[in-house]
Amino acid sequence: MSNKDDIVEGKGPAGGWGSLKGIASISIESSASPSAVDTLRRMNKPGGLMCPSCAWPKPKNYSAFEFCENGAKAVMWELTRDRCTPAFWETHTVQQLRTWTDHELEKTGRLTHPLRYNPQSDRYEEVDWESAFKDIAANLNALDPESAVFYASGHAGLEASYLYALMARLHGNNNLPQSSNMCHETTSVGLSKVIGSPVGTIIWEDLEQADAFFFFGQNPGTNSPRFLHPLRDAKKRGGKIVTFNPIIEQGLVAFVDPQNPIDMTTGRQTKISDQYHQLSSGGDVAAIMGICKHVIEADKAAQRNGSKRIIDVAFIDEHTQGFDSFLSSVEAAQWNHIEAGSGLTRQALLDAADVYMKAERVIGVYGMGLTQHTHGSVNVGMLVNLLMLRGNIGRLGAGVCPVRGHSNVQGQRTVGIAEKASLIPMDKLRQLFDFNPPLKDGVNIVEMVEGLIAGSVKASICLGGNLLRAVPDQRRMEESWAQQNLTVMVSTKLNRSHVFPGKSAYILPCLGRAEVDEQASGPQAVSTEDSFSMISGSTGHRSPASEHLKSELAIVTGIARALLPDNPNVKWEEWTADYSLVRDLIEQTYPDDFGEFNKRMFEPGGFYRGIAAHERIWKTPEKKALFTTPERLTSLGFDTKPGRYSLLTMRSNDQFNTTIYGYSDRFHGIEGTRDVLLMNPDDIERAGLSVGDRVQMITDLDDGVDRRLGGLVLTPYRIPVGTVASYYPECNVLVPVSHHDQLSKTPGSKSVPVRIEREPDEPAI
Ligand SMILES: Nc1nc2c(c(=O)[nH]1)N[C@H]1C(S)=C(S)[C@@H](COP(=O)(O)OP(=O)(O)OC[C@H]3O[C@@H](n4cnc5c(=O)[nH]c(N)nc54)[C@H](O)[C@@H]3O)O[C@H]1N2
Ligand SMILES: Nc1nc2c(c(=O)[nH]1)N[C@H]1C(S)=C(S)[C@@H](COP(=O)(O)OP(=O)(O)OC[C@H]3O[C@@H](n4cnc5c(=O)[nH]c(N)nc54)[C@H](O)[C@@H]3O)O[C@H]1N2
Ligand SMILES: [Mo]
Repeated sequence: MSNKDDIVEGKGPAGGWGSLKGIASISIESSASPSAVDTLRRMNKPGGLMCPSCAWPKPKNYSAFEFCENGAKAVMWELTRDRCTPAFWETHTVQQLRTWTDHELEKTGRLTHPLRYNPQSDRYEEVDWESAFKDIAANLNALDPESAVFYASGHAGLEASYLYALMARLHGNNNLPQSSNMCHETTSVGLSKVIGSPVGTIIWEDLEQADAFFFFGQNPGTNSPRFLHPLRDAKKRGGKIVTFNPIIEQGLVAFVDPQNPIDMTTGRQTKISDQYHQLSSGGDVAAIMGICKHVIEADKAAQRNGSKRIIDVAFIDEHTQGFDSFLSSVEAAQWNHIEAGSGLTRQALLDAADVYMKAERVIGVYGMGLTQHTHGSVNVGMLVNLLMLRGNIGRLGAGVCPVRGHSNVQGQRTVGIAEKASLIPMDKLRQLFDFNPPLKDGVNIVEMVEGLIAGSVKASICLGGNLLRAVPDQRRMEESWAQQNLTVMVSTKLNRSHVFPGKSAYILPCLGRAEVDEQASGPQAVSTEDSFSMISGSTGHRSPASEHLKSELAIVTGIARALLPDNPNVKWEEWTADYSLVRDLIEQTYPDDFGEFNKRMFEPGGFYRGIAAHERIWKTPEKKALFTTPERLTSLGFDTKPGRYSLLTMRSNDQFNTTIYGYSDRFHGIEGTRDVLLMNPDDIERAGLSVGDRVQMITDLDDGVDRRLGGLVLTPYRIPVGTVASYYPECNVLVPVSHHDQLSKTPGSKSVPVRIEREPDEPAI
């Protein structure tokens, strides 16, 4: 049989019975209590729980069930009845747990007690909260403040996040890297550069009015399934969807609404993409250049014929800069280079351009497929170029839509979790809290990793997340991480970051978002900001997993109280007793964004913080939106050559980042394992390999570091020649820390240069 006959394929459609089965299986796997369904019913509705999973917005007019497979999995995983108590450590050492998978570690259940690492026994042991806070503070105070880093995964609410950033600054640094440094930092930096807003420009009404959606490297079926509902509605009103993605993602192919009984019983599917362009990894600059070239050619023809111009001249004249230079680059770009760079034909790009030109209102959607490349910012700039040609920014039904990851990843940045001093209203902080805030920039993730390897980072506090598993150069990081004087992880579940403890190490277990957060003034709500800059309050209704848990906010203020000298303007205890006081502080610090915060936080669909670029106000130094001219027709940071492949690290629908719910990736057709390498059958043949071979990948970079990952089963896949794919986070050992977007330093996790070798056969016994 030839390689081609074995091709593995995903099983669609998205939604449908598959998603219900996914929810049922997680319900069994997570051992969630049957009443977890009550929590799901309240999800994403005023007075209820805001989904702890992704950052997709909550509609104003919500339906009976306003959750997806993804959100249900996240909630059930949190509401498991399994517990990881101090007794667990009587039979397990840290060393042993290093051989456990991510799934096995989290499957131990919710953490129940604060824990301190004991290096003599190589185990974590129960500790009381006050001793933990005191010891953490003593460790931090013994170090230069600049050697401590305060990481945040984009999960904790605005209130805890604001205080966390304040604590770091009162301690004396801006070392506040965040998960978005590995994710949409390309957006924060790249979009700010060209449109003066660090976030997307669209809101819910735009989704309802768009005539066409152009998807570049975002996968709604797996990563933001509730997006499929407005896409289905768009298709019903005749809207068009054009997708650019090296992999066929089922959610972008077809959808059956699991909440529509007729669709479910008849199996009625909505076809999602009208055109699906399987471009090469890093091929977006070339592809978009090709579309722009067709648009410009059509515009010239229109001018010759005296018909209506295709480009929006009025918008370009009034609102933009740099058009002439961009135009020259479009005219200079040659089709053979465009075709080679994108892996797509001129005709395919004409088909896409036709949809673009016929649509009055277009939304450009993107995700990690654009951001995680060496020239990811160039990608973002190119997408904005394309949209601006026809004035598709800042008007109804049009705009740019980066789909964010964690539920509050965007909001944490809004309220001060940022390493760049210039992004923070320091004068406000000085005035409110009577101190001199640090004005030197702190470290982002790449700089933190470099600091860990160099030994200049000596203490890491992590508000959520699993940093040691999510970062590039993971193996090197593991060695350095454990050399630190102090590691503190605020977590709900055990993960790999816990099993590389620093000399002093703490695991501080926190409440999940679905749980009642009772403080001195009564039960508290928290708030989050979604991908459309809408702020919503979230209230937990479940009993906490353990009576020893504290809220994230109370843990932050517990550390802060012990760490920092008394200051009459800094009232950790009062703020912990009543989170509405923290929201008042947020409002005072950011009055333009958070007016009447406490009053508005439960408005249906949330309240809009307001984004300048949505109103065509460009907060760039030039006060204009900028056309950018790409220097190259690829976002890859290396030359392609035979035997070198571009590795795309991918997500399964059975994981949320480093949380691996299970081993059923039905959308990619991979069941029961994650140890696979997906490759084009022609590439397999050319490389002299065979389907089913056990192979290893070796990073093809000559910097003296050996990075390899073995035990992968070679799997023939419909993926462009020269591009291979395998799962994140397993592949993080292969991503060099130096391999990042040039502007924002977002790791280039979607295009890592690798070689592939067959593993030596196991010796016969
Ligand atoms: N179930 C689930 N949901 C999640 C997450 C999860 O892990 N699991 N993670 C959350 C987080 S933190 C985030 S940031 C988001 C991530 O959500 P997405 O932004 O959708 O991220 P990925 O799935 O990593 O990559 C998106 C797509 O980019 C494609 N791609 C890769 N390289 C290229 C390229 O060069 N060009 C183009 N055009 N496409 C390319 C991939 O094939 C993939 O389909 O999802 C959030 N939601
Ligand atoms: N190669 C490669 N690397 C990548 C990516 C990629 O596509 N490819 N994607 C990158 C992206 S987009 C991101 S965002 C990062 C993700 O990096 P992180 O945000 O650091 O990782 P997560 O896997 O989301 O964190 C999971 C852990 O969060 C904790 N947790 C869960 N819920 C809560 C809670 O309510 N409170 C607290 N305090 N803790 C909680 C649990 O202990 C769980 O083990 O990884 C990045 N790394
Ligand atoms: Mo992310």
